[in-house]
Amino acid sequence: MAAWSSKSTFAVRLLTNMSFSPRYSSSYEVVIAGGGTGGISVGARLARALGKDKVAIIEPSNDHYYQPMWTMVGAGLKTLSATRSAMSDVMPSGVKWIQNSVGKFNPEENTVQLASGEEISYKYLVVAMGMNLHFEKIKGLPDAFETPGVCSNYSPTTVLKTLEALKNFKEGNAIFTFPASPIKCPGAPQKIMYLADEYLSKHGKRDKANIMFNSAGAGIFAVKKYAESLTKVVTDRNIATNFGLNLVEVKPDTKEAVFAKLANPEETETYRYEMLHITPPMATAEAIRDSTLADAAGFVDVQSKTTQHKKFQNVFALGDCTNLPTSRTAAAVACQNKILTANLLSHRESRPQTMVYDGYTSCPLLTSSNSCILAEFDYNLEPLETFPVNQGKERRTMYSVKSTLLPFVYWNMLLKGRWGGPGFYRKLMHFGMSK
Ligand code: FAD
Ligand code: UQ1
Repeated sequence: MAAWSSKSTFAVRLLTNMSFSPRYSSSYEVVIAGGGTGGISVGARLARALGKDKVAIIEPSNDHYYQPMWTMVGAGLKTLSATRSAMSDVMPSGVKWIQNSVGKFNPEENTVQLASGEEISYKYLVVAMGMNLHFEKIKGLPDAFETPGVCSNYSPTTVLKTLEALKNFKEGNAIFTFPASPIKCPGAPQKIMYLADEYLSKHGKRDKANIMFNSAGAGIFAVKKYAESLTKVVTDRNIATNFGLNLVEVKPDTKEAVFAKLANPEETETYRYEMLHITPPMATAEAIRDSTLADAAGFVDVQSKTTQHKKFQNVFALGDCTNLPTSRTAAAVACQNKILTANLLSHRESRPQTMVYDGYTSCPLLTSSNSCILAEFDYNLEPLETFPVNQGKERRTMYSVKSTLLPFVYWNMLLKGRWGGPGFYRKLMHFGMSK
């Protein structure tokens, strides 16, 4: 009897282990993949709504950066340390931080696999993994960063080289590139060019510099109103623009940059450089690209109005890793985080998703250390300006917005889940007449 009993207990245990015990090591109401701008802001909102330990953020990094300020760091207007915070300090209270990377998404099973092999299950998944930089796709990089003049504001490891290149500039071409892939903050590659122009003027070196924007794009900016303003800026400042050119190789020994002509990629143009500011090709993480969450281009495939995944109803996504058809910026994430959270909670409570994203995005185009064109627009590339002035003009006030107000809003409001973009203020300042 005793033997039978212990045998049957063993059999029950075996069965339980085989069929019923979960394979995953932990389970959450919501798992957020990525603790950057989007992940932290959504995490803060969801933890407030759902309570303690319901939400987990999977994020490998020890540091969180305010990337929009790297433009100013590159020009010596802010320090790199002012853009950094310990990840533990921005992690919302009540959220479980899983310090690891997502290795694989299994949306059919409502699980993600970590790089460490562990599996985490969820009821809802939010993907906010941004975009990765691919300097290695340009021949000669990243090694050429060890040589004079080669720099990039796009990474915390290369942004200080921009200031170094400006300080050491003697004579020759200062080239600013824009790649042939979608990128985050498409205005940033030219903002640093205007700050470099000012820096070289102030230091008496501008007449020795030939500044050029060599871009794989077709024009200076996608929105007509701001494109007109920027065309005037480049013309007035004697900056050359060469469109349809994609940087493919850096040759530090001869200080040459090789560009493929997009109209005929077999053909190249080579320029000597004294300074070469590189905006690298970018792409989503492999875990996204290899999953059924991705569209053909490798971006998380979401509904443009709600941020809900097109195929998996319990998956939402925001920010640079999505195919939301707008410019990828923190300003866009500011609107998306509020809309995503409201729609996810509505779906969870079987209510209709009523919050609609209009594609709001913004690009504070610094044109000097005291002027800025504050571009704001929607999915239709129509201006959607917050302030009751013409933001297409270079303005000192907009410089203060960029350098002082926005960092405050980012650290103290957006990351705390208390900033959903400037829509309310836009309506207020336009006496309720704006969209
Ligand atoms: P991110 O903030 O980049 O966060 C992604 C997170 O995912 C990171 O923390 C990363 O570590 C994590 N991650 C990656 N892979 C994995 C993985 N496998 N598993 C788990 N986690 C992972 N925006 C503006 O609004 N205005 C500006 O003026 C502006 N200027 C910019 C200038 C520069 C030079 C740069 C680089 C960016 C600028 N931006 C600007 C863009 C802005 O920073 C981004 O659009 C914004 O941070 C996007 O947020 P995100 O959450 O989508 O991605
Ligand atoms: C914004 O809300 C935001 O997030 C904090 C940014 O990221 C840094 C921006 O660059 C911009 C422009 C906005 C929009 C806010 C205002 C006040 C225009």
